[in-house]
Amino acid sequence: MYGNDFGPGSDTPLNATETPDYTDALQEYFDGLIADDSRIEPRDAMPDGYRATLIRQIAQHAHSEIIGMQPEGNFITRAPSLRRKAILMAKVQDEAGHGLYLYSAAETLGVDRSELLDKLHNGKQKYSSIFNYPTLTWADMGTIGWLVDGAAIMNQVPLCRCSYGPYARAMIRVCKEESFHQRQGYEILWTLSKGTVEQQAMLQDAANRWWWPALMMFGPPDSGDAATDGHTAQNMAWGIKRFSNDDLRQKFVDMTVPQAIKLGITLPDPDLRWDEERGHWDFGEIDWDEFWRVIKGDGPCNAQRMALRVGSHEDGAWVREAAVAYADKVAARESAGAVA
Ligand code: BYC
Repeated sequence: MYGNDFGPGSDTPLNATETPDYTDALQEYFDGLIADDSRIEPRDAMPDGYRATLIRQIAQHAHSEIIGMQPEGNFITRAPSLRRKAILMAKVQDEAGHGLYLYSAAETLGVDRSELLDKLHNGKQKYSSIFNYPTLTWADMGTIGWLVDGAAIMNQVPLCRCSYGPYARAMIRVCKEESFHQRQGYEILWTLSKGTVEQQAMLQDAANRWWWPALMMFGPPDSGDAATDGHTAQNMAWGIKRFSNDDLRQKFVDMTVPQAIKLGITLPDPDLRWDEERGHWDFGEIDWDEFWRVIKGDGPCNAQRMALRVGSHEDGAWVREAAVAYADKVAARESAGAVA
């Protein structure tokens, strides 16, 4: 370990532009923090690959939050009551807030958020597959809360213990809010389940459409072979991922099936059955061709989502310019000693 020469409490910043040559000693310091299950902070030395995978994942997560505002934003004007409308607006605003925490967390790794947004807009960075599916009825608002936020919580609670401090801390607040989102979704569905035959049918239809895409949110299946396992093996060794994709997916299925039973609906999987021996719900094959098609840009709503995102960004250019001009003006006045 390196005492106070760098790392937490040090005066020597070690960020993307200032990191000296990455030596064995720095690697040893980093490995020590990971082995102790301590948090890596922005000024700590870190391997380039660790920094790069965090930027990739946090940016993808931030992009998912802001693109994820679209499918539900679509229903703010169509919510069935003032109360439902106020709750939905608050939820969609929360997603914008999550995007902001996450872009800020990514910036601590030495990237600029405008660079990340450019990469989203030109297709070099991804966002979650789930937001490329359409929202057709009010029941979709409940189902997104129940299944999409439910899957997000399952994936994000372990990220509160992620080895990178700023990401882990952002996740704590995000998870508290996601938990409210999940409850509000389930409550919408609970109300529909007690409603008319048409409302019950609307609930069943939404569950049928969102079930498989929600299972895909956890990412491709584990291959069990580090060489072909995407980012999983390395990210688990770095303490970024705490569970594999398939483990989280199974936990999600186990949590969700009893909730579906309570709602009085079926899930669209003939292979779904309780396995006494495993103590888990077995489920059928996921259509991974569909998953890869969707993340490569060929889902039902990819083009629509990106067009709205890029258009909104362009429409907001004057706000960003005004904010920067104001900040520059304040800085100039401060340096001239004009501000008390
Ligand atoms: N969609 O090796 P893998 C929300 C990509 S928003 C698209 O397992 P990793 C909400 C993956 O990026 C919450 N791409 O990767 C908002 C990689 O490709 P690249 C969103 C996916 O990173 C509004 C390749 O497949 N949550 O809750 O170890 C309203 C191989 O995958 C997906 C997060 O972002 C996918 N579903 O694990 C309501 C959580 N899955 O990058 C709700 C943070 C995989 O090499 N992210 N890919 O080209 C993570 O935990 C991880 O990044 C993942 C994937 C588990 C998603």
